[in-house]
Amino acid sequence: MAFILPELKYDYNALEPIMDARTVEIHHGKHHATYTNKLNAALEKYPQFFEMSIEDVLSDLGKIPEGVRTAVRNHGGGYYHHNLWWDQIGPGKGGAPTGTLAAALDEKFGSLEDFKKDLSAASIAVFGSGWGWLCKDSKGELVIITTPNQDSPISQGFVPILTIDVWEHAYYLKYQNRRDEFVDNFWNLIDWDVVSKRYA
Ligand code: MN3
Repeated sequence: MAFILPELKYDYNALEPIMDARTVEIHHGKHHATYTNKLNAALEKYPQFFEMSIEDVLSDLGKIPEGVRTAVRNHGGGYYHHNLWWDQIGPGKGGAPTGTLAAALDEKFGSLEDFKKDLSAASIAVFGSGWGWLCKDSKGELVIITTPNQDSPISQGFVPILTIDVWEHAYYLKYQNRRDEFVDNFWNLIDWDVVSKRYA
């Protein structure tokens, strides 16, 4: 048993024009696939970790054997974060959340628009490669954080709710240096039903 690359719920070209087909194909079929393969290679000698969820593997990196800990942090993070990434977007999505998540965002950030502005700004400001996140902290409070590289919020005690991939591989073919435009457009793909389920 090993970790498996999840199939996309949509075709490579389904997210056009916001995400071009070539970017989705490379991002899923090469980048996400490579994280998956390298995570599995790192844990090959420690198959007990294949019995665990990726969340459990990443939640306490101290239990990972030292010789493969960095590989698991990097490739396990890359594997898990992209699972979240592809699952939370889709064609014809966007709009606004409803229910408890909508109320919680209003309460914490003032409005949905203020929340989107804050998470967009934090994500755009990541220096180099990394991710912007909406998470629940240990008290259940919504927080915006960023992480460098493939470091995972789950290793720091946060529960990921929504994420924005600002590695250049996520947008460079179509947007080049215009990370801000990519992030602004990203909101039109977000599947709030998936995000609401994570929050619940
Ligand atoms: Mn990526």
